[in-house]
Amino acid sequence: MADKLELYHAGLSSCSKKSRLCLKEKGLPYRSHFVALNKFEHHDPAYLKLNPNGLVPTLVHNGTVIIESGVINEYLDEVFPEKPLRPSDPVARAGMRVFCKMADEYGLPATRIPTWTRTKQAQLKEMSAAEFDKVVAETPLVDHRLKLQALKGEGFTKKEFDEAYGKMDYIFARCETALLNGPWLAGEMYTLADIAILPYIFAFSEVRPELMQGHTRTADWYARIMARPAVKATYEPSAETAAA
Ligand SMILES: N[C@@H](CCC(=O)N[C@@H](CS)C(=O)NCC(=O)O)C(=O)O
Repeated sequence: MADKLELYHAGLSSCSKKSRLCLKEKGLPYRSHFVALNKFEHHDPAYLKLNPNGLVPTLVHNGTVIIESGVINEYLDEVFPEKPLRPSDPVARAGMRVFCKMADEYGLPATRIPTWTRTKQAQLKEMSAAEFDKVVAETPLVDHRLKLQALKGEGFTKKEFDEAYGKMDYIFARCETALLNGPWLAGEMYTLADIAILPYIFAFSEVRPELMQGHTRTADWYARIMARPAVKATYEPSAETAAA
């Protein structure tokens, strides 16, 4: 039986791009199910059965559900070993995982503060109290509920922005140091580390373009990664990037 891969994702979401980057790099075709975040389709009961966190992306492989973009990417590389994206050397693989963890723990929260302010605040402000309460009640993750409430009120605090900006500075600095031993973040090989970090470097440099100017090795890495066919196919305007 041919493998059937389905991806539930949203066009502009960094985590969705992470999994699309992996699928495309490995040349794995997949069927898209777009989840419109601005219509809160990620809170639909049917979607929550697949992804109890109410987040994108979600992968369904021959009927088996896998969630978490980083877990999805490791799963894909394990199940489809052609065109490997993880070093076989355990030390290099550990180095790769450190960057993947940094992407999840630092990259995503740092992106969320400016991105949610830009994409969600006006919409939440326009909602009636009843509409807003429904959205909050349907949001599975408590930290997301608190962030929605902050946006409906005063917006994120200076402290939250300072923390996000500090995380951006830190990730750029770590990339700059790692790339002394490049050409890629985990060394010789293009890996899931590069794929995990790229959507955040992309998002940070949209908010703070000066970061790229101040980090020349990261800027060089960014130019090289953006020239890869799978990366171009992920970032160039398409039906996927246009999907909400
Ligand atoms: N750790 C999760 C995080 C997923 C996540 O936060 N996805 C975002 C998009 S990047 C989302 O679904 N946000 C819901 C929203 O914006 O309401 C993963 O890596 O898959």
